[in-house]
Amino acid sequence: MKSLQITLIALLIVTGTHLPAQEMKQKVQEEKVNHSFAPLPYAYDALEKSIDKETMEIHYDRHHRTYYNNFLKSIEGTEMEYLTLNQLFSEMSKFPVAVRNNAGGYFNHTFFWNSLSPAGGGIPTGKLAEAINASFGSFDEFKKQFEKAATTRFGSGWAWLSVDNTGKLFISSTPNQDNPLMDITEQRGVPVLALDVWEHAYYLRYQNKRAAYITSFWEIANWAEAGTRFENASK
Ligand code: MN3
Repeated sequence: MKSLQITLIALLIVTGTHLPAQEMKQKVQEEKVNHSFAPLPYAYDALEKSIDKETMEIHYDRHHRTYYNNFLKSIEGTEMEYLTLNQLFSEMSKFPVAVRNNAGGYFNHTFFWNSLSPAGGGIPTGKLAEAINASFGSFDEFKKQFEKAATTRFGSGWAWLSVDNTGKLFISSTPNQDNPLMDITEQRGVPVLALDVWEHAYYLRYQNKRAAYITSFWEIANWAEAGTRFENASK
């Protein structure tokens, strides 16, 4: 009888300690994800025709860096350190709001810097141009709808051009630092172009004239990068 009790206790200890470890292994990756702080892909004054140097300096070196630092702090010592941004976004509703705001701020800004280019402007080409015509009728109609989404976003947020899971393009706007990759977002998709409409993105030059800032975005919109993102998302 006594040996049976010991066997049962031993069995409980073995199963009790073994199972959670196995579950943990399936849930997270082997190593922590290295989140880098990428350099701005051009000089602070390179977009001067649309966005002034001082705004770019403050936006990149203070706002963006703060989101990055706070993001790292918000996941420190947790299993979230083992998840990629895409994995975090796809289960965003499970994680604390500090992670949502700062992971969003970090990703959205990196994405935004690459949505702009001193060699930008003009019109989209190739498959992206075809898809814009198919979804919106024309490039001008697309611009009109995108400007509307950006102008009417109340308070702080973003305007996006994204691809949904059927390969169709759509325009949306998100509040704060949310983005279309997050499971809490109304319209989910893979973004191809983004515009930051927080006041810190334009206030020094444009003050309260958000619409003028949005119009100037077309002069630096990086259609080459958007085209590559679109083709990658459509694969
Ligand atoms: Mn910003």
